[in-house]
Amino acid sequence: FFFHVEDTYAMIKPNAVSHKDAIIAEIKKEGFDVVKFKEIRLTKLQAEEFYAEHKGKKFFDELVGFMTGGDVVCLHLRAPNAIQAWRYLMGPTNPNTAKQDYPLCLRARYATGFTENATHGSDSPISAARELELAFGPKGFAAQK
Ligand code: DGI
Repeated sequence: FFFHVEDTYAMIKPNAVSHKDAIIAEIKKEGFDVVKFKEIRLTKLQAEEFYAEHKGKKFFDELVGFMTGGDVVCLHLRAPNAIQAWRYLMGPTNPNTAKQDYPLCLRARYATGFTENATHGSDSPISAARELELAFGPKGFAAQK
């Protein structure tokens, strides 16, 4: 098997920021390189742009409200097969599924609701590139010192 080194974008959502030290320690223990990380507060505009693919869905306003209601931790992660590996460590989007079927994943342990499912991770190389740019690009929400 050969896995090429990949970059992905991860985020610790507001409901799990109080567990950021444990989560980041686990990320490192699992072999990810934390290239960059920064704790910030998203503006409404930034959250709406980040989740643009969900605009018009019934959970969109709740999602944007939640994501702007507290700090988030933005992370640029690097590892072999990072996109899939981080999605695997997070577990399923639906925290009930996570708790039932994958009790060791981050979402099973830190989710406090469906919207409040503790973490975010890019789902493809295209979304990873887009999200890393939105967060850490020159005009990104986590780029400033
Ligand atoms: O990539 P994911 O975060 O795993 O999932 P996604 O891109 O489909 O959805 C983005 C976020 O929106 C997800 O982490 C939680 C929220 N969400 C998605 N589907 C639902 C939802 N929230 C609620 N309340 N209900 C949903 O059906």
